Amino acid sequence: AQDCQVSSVQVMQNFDKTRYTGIWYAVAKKDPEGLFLIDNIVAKFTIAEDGSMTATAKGRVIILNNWEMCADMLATFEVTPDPAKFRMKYWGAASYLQTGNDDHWVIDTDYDNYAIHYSCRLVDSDGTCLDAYSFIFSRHPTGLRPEDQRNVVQKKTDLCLLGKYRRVSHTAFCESS
Ligand code: AZE
Repeated sequence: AQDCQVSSVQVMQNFDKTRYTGIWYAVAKKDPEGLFLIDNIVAKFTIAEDGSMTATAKGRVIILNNWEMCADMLATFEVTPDPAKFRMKYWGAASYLQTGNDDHWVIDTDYDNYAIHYSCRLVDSDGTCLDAYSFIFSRHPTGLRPEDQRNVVQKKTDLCLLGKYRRVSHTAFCESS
């Protein structure tokens, strides 16, 4: 769908959360308004014994004007009638980090190489998104495979976010914490 309606965003069919577990490296992102993860963003998804999905994420942030640090984040996911659409409650390991409750939609993934995530924080009165963020994840810290790039460009276009992403660099900033 390219009508930019949040309600018509196509998500991953028959999403399998078990195959989604493990480490994902953010290779590109579209930022929301306000404070956000800058780079060195790595997420790790786990399925708990009760079947629920949880995740941890790290990433470089700058808080309180000029304090650069590695944000250590935790998340739990609430299921919805669509298996690819979750509500994500998240918080920082340290209290001065961000807490929130966002949509967490898996738009597309092959589980082994790439995943496209989307979250709209604010839907406008015309049904389009006023404040979205999105991650392109890869299983490979080096980036996307060339054969996955065409598909990723198509999905960015479908989300009406083409041209709004920035590359996420990985410099080992969060590796010691
Ligand atoms: C996500 C992957 C799954 C787990 C989490 C994610 C999002 C984390 C943030 C963190 C923001 C932190 C800030 C700190 C000052 C989607 C990457 C938790 C949005 C801004």
